[in-house]
Amino acid sequence: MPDISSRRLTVAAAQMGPVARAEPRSRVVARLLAMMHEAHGRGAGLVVFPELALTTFFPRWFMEDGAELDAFYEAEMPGPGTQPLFDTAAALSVGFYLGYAELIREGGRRYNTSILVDRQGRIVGKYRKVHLPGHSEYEPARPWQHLEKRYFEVGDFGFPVWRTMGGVMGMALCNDRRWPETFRVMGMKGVELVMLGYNTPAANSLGPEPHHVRMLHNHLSMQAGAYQNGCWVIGTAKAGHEDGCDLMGGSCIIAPSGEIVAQAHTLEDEVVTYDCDLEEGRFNKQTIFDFAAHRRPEHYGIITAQAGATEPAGEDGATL
Ligand code: CDT
Repeated sequence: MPDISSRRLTVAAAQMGPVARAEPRSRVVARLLAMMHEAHGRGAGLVVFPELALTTFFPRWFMEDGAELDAFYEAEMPGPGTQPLFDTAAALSVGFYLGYAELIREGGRRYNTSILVDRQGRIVGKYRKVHLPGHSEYEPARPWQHLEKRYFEVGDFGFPVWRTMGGVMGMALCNDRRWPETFRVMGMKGVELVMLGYNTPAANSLGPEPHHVRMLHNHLSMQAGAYQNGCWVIGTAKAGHEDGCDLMGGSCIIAPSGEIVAQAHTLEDEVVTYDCDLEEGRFNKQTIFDFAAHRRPEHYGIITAQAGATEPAGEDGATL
């Protein structure tokens, strides 16, 4: 019989409305602190903020290297501007996930990064985004740019998980949610809760795609990741009309069943909470998704052997 004892953690998705390019870090951090307090008031022990939460989504503009670009990155974490987040986390005993642009001055390395901070205000985990969407050069046909491939390197940590705050925790960032490998690699490490911040334009810059379909893809990918790996997923957006570009909202908390159990309904700063039982994924993990019993890795080699798809060549019926 599966173990059905419970292990509870109230979590919060702290969605942000837009962050203007001119908005100082101090104001952004004040907004994050206000939401941390609100989440704490509702009993949350863990707050999930968006991807690149401290700034506007700057990859929508082409910039040469230099001070203008560097201003969007954090060379220290915590730094003087972000220290209040850590102090308040410790004072309230609330952990948090925060996405930001990381600059390592020595060597000039840049990553799209998230950290996991525990209830004592200590960084216990760091993740660097693996699936960087977009392009690296200016593309005049696009109404706005998506230059993540220019401004960040591919993350070099893979998909670690951490045993902290009473559970097995994992992190991902935005476009990672569209790739099942993201969740499965963490699922193979027994992940119980995945945190994921996102900045997703409400429209497709390359062609028509209805907003409701884009929202379907947003939720579909995270719901599948939750269900197929028996874990909770907290997806937190930066939303609304940001510097001329509409970002989708739809921040949500997803149960290991794949159901959305709480969802934001604005495009502004908004906290949604849910009292999660971290044991809830165990039934899935011990039955339909008992990996050890049912996975067939001997047939999955192509997934790690190559990135692109190869179609069969030659006659009908030919196999690769
Ligand atoms: N931030 C991020 O990863 N956004 C992407 C949009 C891709 S459009 C080139 C996403 O997958 O939501």
